[in-house]
Amino acid sequence: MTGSLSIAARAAYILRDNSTGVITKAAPSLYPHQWSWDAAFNAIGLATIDLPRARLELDSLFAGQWRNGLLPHIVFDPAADGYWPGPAQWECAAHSEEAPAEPATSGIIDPPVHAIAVDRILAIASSLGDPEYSRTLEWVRGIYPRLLAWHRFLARDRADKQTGLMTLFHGWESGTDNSPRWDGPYAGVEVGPGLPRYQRKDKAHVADAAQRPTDREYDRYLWLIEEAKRASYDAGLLRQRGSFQVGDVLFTAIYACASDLLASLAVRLSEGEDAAELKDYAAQARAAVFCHVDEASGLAADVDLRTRAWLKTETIAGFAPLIAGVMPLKLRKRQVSLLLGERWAGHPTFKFAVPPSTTPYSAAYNPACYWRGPAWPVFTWLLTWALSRTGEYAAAAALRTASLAQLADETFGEYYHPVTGAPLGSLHQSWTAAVALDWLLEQE
Ligand code: 2M8
Repeated sequence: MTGSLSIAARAAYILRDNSTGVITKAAPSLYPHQWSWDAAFNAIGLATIDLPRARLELDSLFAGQWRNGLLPHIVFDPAADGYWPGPAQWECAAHSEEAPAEPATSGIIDPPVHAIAVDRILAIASSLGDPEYSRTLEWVRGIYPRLLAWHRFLARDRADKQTGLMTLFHGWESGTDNSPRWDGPYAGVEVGPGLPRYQRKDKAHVADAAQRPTDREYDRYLWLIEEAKRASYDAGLLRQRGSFQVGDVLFTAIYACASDLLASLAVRLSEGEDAAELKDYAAQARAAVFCHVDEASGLAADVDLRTRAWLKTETIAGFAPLIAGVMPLKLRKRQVSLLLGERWAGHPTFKFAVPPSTTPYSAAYNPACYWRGPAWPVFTWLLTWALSRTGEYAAAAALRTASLAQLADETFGEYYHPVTGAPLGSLHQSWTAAVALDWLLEQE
């Protein structure tokens, strides 16, 4: 088998192997449940090999949606064990009338990449023609109101009135859990005496526990769950009492481009009024991202909403403007050259020219630890997707080629050491396999 064919075959095999038939586990042992943004990326990969399965992935995820539109960051598989904190820690239905009794879910959210997945699935179906296209369009009609409810929930409950940025009450909601972007806000989180005793399970699933967040970080993660429970998972109450409240530029940028895509779907489904509302959400979110670009670094900065301080640590989230979509040409060119330059993908010590999660120029850079330095293929995919969308084809192709070269070892690591190129965290991570499949389709 040639290189690309072999990577594709192996990636498809991993997605099949990680599937319960209804959901795709984010990873075989470290993450044996369905994560929200993982499911969207997994659906994108599945669409290249099995459209019905791709549609089912999102249907299963949305089965966990709350009555108020909240799409939880985890939908738990009742048959799976080995992940902690599980349903017994979240107890969502006991604390909030908005949560479904079944399936059990978490009570926080993930970045809203779902409309990107629906758009990709529809594009692939359209390239195949009928009957797949008609079937998929019918499916889009069914899932569209749920997506709309999700985007309305975010606009209503999470858009910060002052900055326009989306508010997060837990670092996990950013998807970049222990990124140094959150070190400042976490330093202000006081773990209360009511924190239940607990035993972590994640460290047993990786080769070296140093690749995972620290126990001190986990105390804070758990404490924030306690806070959310005590506030009945209600955003209004968390705004009054939450000890972690940040405006996330990356989440906001994803919301902007996803709202644009959803607006286009609304037009296609003849839901004109919704389209105007969604375009408005997109425009407001995009403006908020552009307003938070730090002139000195050229990167977007998150905001600690409790102190109103800009958080200027140089992490990959700083490229949020590229993801937000339509942007001033000067800013786009500056961000593209920064991304490919030696502060990021082009750092001279790197084995593959892909961006790390934190630049080596930052004091917080740790190349072997989770979101503090390693390169994440799924994030590189998000950037290549965004770059292609804004016409930066050469930059997108360069990152895609480098990332595929990194994935040629066929371990499909969760993240990679930028200097040695070694896979880290979980192996056979579903979203890594999924984005490889999409890249290979693009390359054809
Ligand atoms: C990681 O997060 C979970 C908590 O949600 C964990 O460490 O237990 C993050 O990388 C997150 O972005 C991802 O969605 C999840 C599953 O892959 O794992």
